Amino acid sequence: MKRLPKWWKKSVVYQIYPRSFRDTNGDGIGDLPGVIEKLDYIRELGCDTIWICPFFESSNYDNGYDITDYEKVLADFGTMEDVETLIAEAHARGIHLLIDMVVNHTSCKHPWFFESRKGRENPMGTPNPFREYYIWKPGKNGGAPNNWEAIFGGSAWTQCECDGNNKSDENCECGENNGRGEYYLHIFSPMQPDLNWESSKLRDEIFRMMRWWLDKGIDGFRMDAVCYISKDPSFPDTTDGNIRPCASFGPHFQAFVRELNEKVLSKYENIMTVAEMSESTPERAEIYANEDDSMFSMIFQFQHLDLDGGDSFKWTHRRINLRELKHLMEYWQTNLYGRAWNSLYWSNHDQPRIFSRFGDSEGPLHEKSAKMIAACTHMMQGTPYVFQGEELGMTNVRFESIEEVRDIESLNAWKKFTADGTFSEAEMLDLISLRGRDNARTPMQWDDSQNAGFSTGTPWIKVNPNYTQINAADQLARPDSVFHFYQKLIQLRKTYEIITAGRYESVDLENPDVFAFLRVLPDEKLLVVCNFTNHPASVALPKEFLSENEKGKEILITNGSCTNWKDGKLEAYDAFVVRMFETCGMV
Ligand code: TEU
Ligand code: CA
Repeated sequence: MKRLPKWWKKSVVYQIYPRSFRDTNGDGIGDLPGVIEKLDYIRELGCDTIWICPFFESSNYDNGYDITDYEKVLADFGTMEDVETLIAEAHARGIHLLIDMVVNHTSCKHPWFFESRKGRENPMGTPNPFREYYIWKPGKNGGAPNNWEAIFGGSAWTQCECDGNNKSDENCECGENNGRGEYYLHIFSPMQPDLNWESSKLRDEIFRMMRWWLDKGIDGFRMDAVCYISKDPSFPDTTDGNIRPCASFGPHFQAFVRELNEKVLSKYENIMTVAEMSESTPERAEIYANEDDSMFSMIFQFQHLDLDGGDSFKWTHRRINLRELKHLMEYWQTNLYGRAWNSLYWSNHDQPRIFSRFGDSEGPLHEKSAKMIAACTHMMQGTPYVFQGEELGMTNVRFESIEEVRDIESLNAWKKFTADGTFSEAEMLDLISLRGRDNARTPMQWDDSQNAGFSTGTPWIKVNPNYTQINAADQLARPDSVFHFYQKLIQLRKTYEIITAGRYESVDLENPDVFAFLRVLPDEKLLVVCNFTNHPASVALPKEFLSENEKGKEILITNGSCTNWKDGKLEAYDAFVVRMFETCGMV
């Protein structure tokens, strides 16, 4: 089917983590009625697409990323009727709705897995039809089939067969090693067994289920961890046990995505997809986010987020080096131009808050620095994503003890690194407060009432105590707030074609303090200048912006006074965007 024009190239997406967004029934857990209640808020911000994290029935070891039934709604969140109301109410406001498809794995409590782990054959000696839904391998040398380490810690293989008839099976918890039979693969936790995409029966089940959702009227998918659906079929040992390179982008990945596109996505003329792909490069983006609609609309790459990674993966105090970041962004912006489409993001439910990663989150210039980072991101080419609370400048939280931590990844890392002596308990708590995923998952800060207006009950995770200063009610009432700055950035994208279509060109690339770039169309240019430091800095601006020629120049947005922008002298965290255009002519 011929697709309609790509509306999502002009969209700004708002990401909702429903558990932490708005609780309407006082059980401490955000819910779908809470999302519906806040649609007008999202509309006011100007976002026209929502990506909502999983709300399906789940065993909740990984907050919804371990699904037990793709076609049911977890009672904590509401009902299928609530989903239908959400779709209708979003559409009534001109907002598209993307749902989060977790199809690399299910929960170990999914009925498919219960059946699959009963062995290769039924007691009658006939083949078990569900065996091939997951990836089972015999052990090697008295241990796991290979040395792959799960992303959430430990071996990526767990040995567990239960036939359901055996007395000892009564105590057999799935997700736990019971020392019997073959091993199953789980890239994430043992409670998240990987689906076997090599099985056409499994693929057909998934495709049918995805069409079922599209037929309900949703506008597309965020494809969770989809780069892992095809693995190296020889399951080789890796040098350091790192699973990511061997378990991602396997030999059948392209074929699986093409089939998904043919059998599902291409049947709907107006949808968008964003595929989460760690291990992505611009070369891969050119294939999987290409312009011909044969794959996905766009991808999430991770290279910019990996810039402050270290030996112990994300558990480090390392900071992003601005010059490295600029080179990387230039590489992505120029390589994808005209060939593929970028997503633009710093924040999501897996990342620490961006304004604690850069900027002055603890200091007096917090709001100014938040606006600077927002301007830098939103003026690039691609589709920007705003993660709930980002538009308020929400920050990381300080975890005072491990009891306050909820995330499976952080809890496992705590166990591992404090046991093997890599970090002391105090160091690890610092690192979790700096890098842990729960930073993104503290409740949305609506106002300065109890629990930040998130819930009248006891929230499932601690509220960031800074909600008395950082909250939506205050920001909505204050024209100079971070919220209104985001609102203006989004408005600019809707107004000026150049923000969507202009070519990217670096400015003063080796400048260690200032991130500056141009966006270029034949008769128009945009100059974006951002001081990433807490001190004054200067930048070498392009000549054409300095000369008093007949071209018009207007400042589209700034977070400072910006009176002498032509001097190239910037105050701490200054950001401004100048548009230059033909005054007499076509523009
Ligand atoms: O994340 C996939 C992923 O690659 C993660 O390893 C990510 O890099 C990590 O969370 C960073 O710390 C997706 C979801 O976004 C995440 O919430 C899930 O836990 C994961 O898949 C498993 O479904
Ligand atoms: Ca609730």
